[in-house]
Amino acid sequence: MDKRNRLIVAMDVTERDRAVTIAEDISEYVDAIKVGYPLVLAEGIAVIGDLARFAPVIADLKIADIPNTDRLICEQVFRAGADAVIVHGFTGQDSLRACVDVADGFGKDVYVVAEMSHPGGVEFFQPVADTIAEMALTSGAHGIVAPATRPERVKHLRSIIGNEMSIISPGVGAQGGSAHDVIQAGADWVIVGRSIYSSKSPKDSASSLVSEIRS
Ligand code: NUP
Repeated sequence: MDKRNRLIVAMDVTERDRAVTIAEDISEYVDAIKVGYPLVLAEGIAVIGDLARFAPVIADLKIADIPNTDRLICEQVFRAGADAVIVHGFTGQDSLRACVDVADGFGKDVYVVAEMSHPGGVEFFQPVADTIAEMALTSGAHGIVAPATRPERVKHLRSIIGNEMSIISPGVGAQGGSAHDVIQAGADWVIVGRSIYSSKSPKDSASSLVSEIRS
């Protein structure tokens, strides 16, 4: 994934045509498009291939099952054209390794959710975030997902994983986090959804986020 803009759009719209229009409009400002359940359930997995024409696609399915099922899911996602998947780590090392094995076979990446960005993320996730980040490191994952709503946690999680792995960070804008602060804290990319796709001009919003990140 290119690190030109350090911005990933979370494309949580539920119509393929709208997603394609926005992707085309903002492609010069984003390094990847994150696609999750809202769009995949609404339009089918082929939407991944449709969007991959504009930027690498990260499939945010937060995969969390037994190793065999995880393997089958990852195969579908990579065959559809995704460049990376987001998986949960709390299912354990064997499940995570199954995802990493499939990704390696396709030459693709795995990001592991270390700590979630919403307020409830402190209840169950935060106490185990360090362990999940360590496991992501030892399991050969490419990076972790860490909360832009808590830049101090991003800084802490960066100290655990070192500089070889990437941090992608959701929670900017609608959830209250600041792109500038979380990049400063050690995130490689920010993930932004509503502040881009719900704005009057997704292109202007993406452009001003990139300026903020560069500042
Ligand atoms: O901890 C997480 N927080 C989070 O918001 C992990 C995520 N994957 N996300 C996703 O990032 C969330 O599902 C949504 O797709 C995006 C944030 O969107 P928004 O709050 O900027 O609209």
